[in-house]
Amino acid sequence: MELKNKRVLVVGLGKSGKSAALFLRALGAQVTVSDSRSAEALAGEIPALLDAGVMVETGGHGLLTFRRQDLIVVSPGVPFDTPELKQVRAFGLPIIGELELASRFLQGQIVAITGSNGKTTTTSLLGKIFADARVSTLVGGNIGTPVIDLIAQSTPQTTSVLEVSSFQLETVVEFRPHIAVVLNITQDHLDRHGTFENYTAMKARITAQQTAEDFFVLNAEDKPTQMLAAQTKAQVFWFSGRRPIKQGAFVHGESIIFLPREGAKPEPVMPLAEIPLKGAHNVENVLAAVCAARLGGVSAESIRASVAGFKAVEHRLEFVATVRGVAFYNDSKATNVDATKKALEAFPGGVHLILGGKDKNSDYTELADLLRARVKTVYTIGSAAEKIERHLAGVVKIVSAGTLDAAVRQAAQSAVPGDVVLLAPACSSFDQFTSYEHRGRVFKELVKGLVGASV
Ligand code: UMA
Repeated sequence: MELKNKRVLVVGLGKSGKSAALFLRALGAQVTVSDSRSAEALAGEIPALLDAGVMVETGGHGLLTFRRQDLIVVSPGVPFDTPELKQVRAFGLPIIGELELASRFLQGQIVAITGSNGKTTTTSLLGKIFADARVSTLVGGNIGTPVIDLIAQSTPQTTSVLEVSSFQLETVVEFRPHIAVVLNITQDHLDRHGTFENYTAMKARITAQQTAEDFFVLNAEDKPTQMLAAQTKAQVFWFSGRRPIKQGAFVHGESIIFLPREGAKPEPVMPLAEIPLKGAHNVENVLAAVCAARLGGVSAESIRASVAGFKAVEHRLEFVATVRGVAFYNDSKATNVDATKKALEAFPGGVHLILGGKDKNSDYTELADLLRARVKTVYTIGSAAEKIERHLAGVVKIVSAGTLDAAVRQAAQSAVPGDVVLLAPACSSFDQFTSYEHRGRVFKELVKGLVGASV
């Protein structure tokens, strides 16, 4: 891809946009960045860009800025159908995302993981498995490091393990992972993609450019994921936490087994008891990682040792502390209803659940059965609180806490030894926090504050 002297507009000046702009500039492109935030809000970012010779537009996107370009690179958080992007699409200007741009320059093989839930855990685990097996490994994508930042370190021998979101897949064109994994597809991001069908179609793009030399690893127990098998040219491998499957990874008895092809000798990989993560959903994440790692040539023994030594990722059902007999768990990354269900399934009962934040057009009535069975009280926070209270009226005791601070204090007061206080909010964080990480860190600080306090 020749970019020297090309006029390129980067839309959005977050992590992806900043990396994309500096990378494009280093390749000799004439780069402009446009962001809807004010110059004051972006003050920390602008000097480095100006020093590198990047032009910066702040406080909104000018229609003219979008016209005078050869290429547009959009950040994942920028909706695909803003008026400006609609306009340039009508003119036929190429629009790609940071993932697409990066993958055209990244050397080596790509292993890409998507799904509504479990992406980050599976990506981190796979990264560890490859790295422990002495494969030259890079980890990035939606997990937090823009893929562009991996390019300089990549070689033809590198395996890049990438977490990819539906937002990133929306703007891929030639992106072709050698191994693609879809963990599950459940309701999420309907505020952005409109319908579940559109959201699923975005996820399906992970395999669109794969060929018969590539592998497509799918969850055999998740209907929308299963359906994707019909849309690929790659070799399909499955994983299942419930039953033996023809080709892939599954649970049999108390162990994980890998079957390299139909009729082959089953390879025992590891006992379930050695998985250090809580919850049935994490068994699925491990199965997906086992399958992808075996397809990537890592031995069963090496995988077993890596999985056994893996530590839970921050903000994903992360144990924080036990305070006066009450266990506190931080699952701030549970940003949709399905993730909250999975978190609840990890605890038999006695749960005080903190729910709320920014709503994503979600249906919280789906939580009702699990709430009745396992939850003592729900504490609502954030702008989604009123909707959640409406959806769950009569299902469970609800306390309108308003803020995370109040929710933690009130939950700590009502909980008795043996109970669990769980932050698994089923919403994004952007109404009261800058990110789910920020929300999770605040929760952990609040829990630490309880240790010395009399509640
Ligand atoms: N902006 C505009 N115009 C708009 C909308 C936004 O200019 O119409 C600007 C904002 O003012 C802001 C910038 O765009 O300055 C933000 O861009 P961004 O939201 O794409 O954020 P990045 O910092 O580039 O982070 C992105 C991913 N963010 C999103 O997809 C929302 C990060 O995933 C990812 O780690 C990072 O790229 C590196 O790849 C986060 C995320 O929330 C974790 N992902 C979603 C999720 O997991 O549910 C998909």
